Amino acid sequence: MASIFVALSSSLILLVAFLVSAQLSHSHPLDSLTPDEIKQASAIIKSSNVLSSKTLAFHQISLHEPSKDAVLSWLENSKIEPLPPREAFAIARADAETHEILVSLTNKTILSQRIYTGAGFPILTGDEMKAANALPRKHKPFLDSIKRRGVEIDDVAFSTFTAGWFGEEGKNRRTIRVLAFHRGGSINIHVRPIEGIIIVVDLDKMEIVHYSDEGEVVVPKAEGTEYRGSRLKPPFVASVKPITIVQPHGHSFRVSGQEISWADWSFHLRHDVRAGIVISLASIFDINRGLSRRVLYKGHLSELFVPYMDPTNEWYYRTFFDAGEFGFGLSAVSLQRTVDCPPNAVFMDAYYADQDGNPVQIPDVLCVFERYAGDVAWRHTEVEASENETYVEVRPEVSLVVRMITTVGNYDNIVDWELKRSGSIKVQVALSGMLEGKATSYTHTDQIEEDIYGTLVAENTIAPNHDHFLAFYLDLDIDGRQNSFVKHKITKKRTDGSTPRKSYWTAVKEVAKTEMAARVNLNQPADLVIVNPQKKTKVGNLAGYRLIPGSPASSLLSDDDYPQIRAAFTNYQVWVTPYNQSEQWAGGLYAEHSHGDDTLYLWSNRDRDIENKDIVLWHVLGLHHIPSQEDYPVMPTISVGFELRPTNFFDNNAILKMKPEGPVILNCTSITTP
Ligand SMILES: *[C@@H]1O[C@H](CO)[C@@H](O)[C@H](O)[C@H]1NC(C)=O
Ligand SMILES: *[C@@H]1O[C@H](CO)[C@@H](O)[C@H](O)[C@H]1NC(C)=O
Ligand SMILES: *[C@@H]1O[C@H](CO)[C@@H](O)[C@H](O)[C@H]1NC(C)=O
Ligand SMILES: [Cu+2]
Repeated sequence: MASIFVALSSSLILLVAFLVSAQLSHSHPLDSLTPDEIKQASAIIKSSNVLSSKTLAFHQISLHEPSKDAVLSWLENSKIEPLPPREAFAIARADAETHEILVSLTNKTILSQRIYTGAGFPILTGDEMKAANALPRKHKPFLDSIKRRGVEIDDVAFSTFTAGWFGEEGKNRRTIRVLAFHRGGSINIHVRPIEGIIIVVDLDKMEIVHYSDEGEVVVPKAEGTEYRGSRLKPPFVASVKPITIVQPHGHSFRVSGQEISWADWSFHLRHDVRAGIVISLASIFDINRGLSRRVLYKGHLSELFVPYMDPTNEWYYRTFFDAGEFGFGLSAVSLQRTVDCPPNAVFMDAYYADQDGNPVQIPDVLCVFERYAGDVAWRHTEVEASENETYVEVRPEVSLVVRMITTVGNYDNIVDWELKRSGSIKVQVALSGMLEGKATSYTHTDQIEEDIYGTLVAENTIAPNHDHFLAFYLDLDIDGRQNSFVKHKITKKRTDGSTPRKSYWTAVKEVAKTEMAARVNLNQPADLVIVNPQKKTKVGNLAGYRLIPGSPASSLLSDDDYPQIRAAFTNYQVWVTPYNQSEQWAGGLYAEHSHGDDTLYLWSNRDRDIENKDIVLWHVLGLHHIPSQEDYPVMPTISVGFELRPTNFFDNNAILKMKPEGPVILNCTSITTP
């Protein structure tokens, strides 16, 4: 009896211990820091004597990922090993210096701490941008300037603009420009700048260090800038009848902690303050082989570069790094249910650390949903197989989408990661929001004889030309870590004349041995494939995934121009580097005021071996934006994107055996044409 009691009670204790640990600990090594972990990390740092300065401000506290080895070994042991130690990486400013601190959350200690002495500064905090914006309100010369312009201070809004770097030597001051906008009569401030005023704020001193009024420029009128539905007056454009999106049996994906599985896919999802959506460990089940195969170890946005093409004194510095300067994830907004994401979406929150190291929630920052838009996954109508019969097979296209929206100042970026049942991963970024307007005295194009560096979109309003370059980090692990990058160059050939044909094209295969050979300008047609040289299909082709590039925009800035040096990752649209945990941010870890000494271009200049190695694919896409009147006063979405598509990865069409009935419920009224 006694021994049974002992056995029972110890298993009870075990069970209780298990439940407690299941509640307190993480289910996955790549899970985001919890609010408690953010608090713990900042408390450990604050209580250490190295960083007890009164000016201590946190710019970032986020998960320090365990090494790839540790994560993969944890996975391969069926997730039964204890989790690798939890660590937080913090970047803080204290006494005008940048500190990098690595904290062990497992042991509650500081593992390492160093002062960063190189060029560039961390992501700006929301608190300091707010504080900088408040300064001109109490600055007498500014109040005089707007008085002269006949603008009331209560009608002025402020916005912070990063100042870039233009060759200044030595250690930069952490300065930022503050711009004033007229909000009287409309909230569309971006097209109503109060120009001619230059305000520079030193963020460490939090004071105005330069003020000048270069003279009055007309402020564009409020008329025509309104976009709020509640304020717009009839007539309205034609309306359409309601459309419903219903999944009567619920959705088909499963969310377990931050792991998601859907159809044959499984992956881990995280929100990162800098990158936004981070998709890790994406694998797809192969029915022919009866096993799950890894495709992507990790993928996310690495940098977003937006240089304006107006070189004049008031505009030249506008060369923004939205991820590295403002935090693409930090600037993410709460999604509006049923409109930002469809009614069948599931939402997730995220947390970031504020300047004091306290966790702040961004509710509903990510959404996950199944998309069916009436599209076709594959089909065929066969009329020739039989004399009297026609065969038709069609499968509907249903995919899974993970979405986030980031609003950095005037622009809204809607980022979708879409997984298709065929094995494709599609990434799309849709841009919307406001143009950044420049005030002008012109009211009609007939008056203009000079280069205005943009388009006159309304009376007194120029929208300057600019680019949007998006760099994506894609650590593909095609069926294992050792991969190669293969270019199949589409090459024109002449025939030997033995048939009437004179020419054809063929794919000439070239394996990139080093980083230099993997830099690609997408002006020659080629299939760009990441393959696993160890894994072959039944008929002997190498298992691979190819990049179907998006709008391949190249930078037109000169190589010696400062913004181009800082954003040298835009020199090519495709790059491949050997995996290195510290090479993640294409424009450098410290992008704000950076000097371009930590970019993808410089890493790749080392020309390391990349053949049959653990490699990372980088894709830079984007668009040159010549604004048009339809982009004003708010721009309808315009999209750029790319696809990673299985290429001899499967032995045949991965969705051949998709059941014919499909998920579509047919109870709609059909339209009959008269
Ligand atoms: C935690 O501390 C113990 C004892 O000092 C040490 O053995 C262990 O390696 C540490 N673990 C981590 C994750 O630092
Ligand atoms: C097709 O239809 C014609 C006319 O009804 C018939 O003569 C013929 O045998 C059919 N062919 C086949 C293959 O069934
Ligand atoms: C990893 O990247 C960092 C930053 O570029 C570099 O200093 C380091 O040498 C790299 N390590 C290897 C093994 O290439
Ligand atoms: Cu644009």
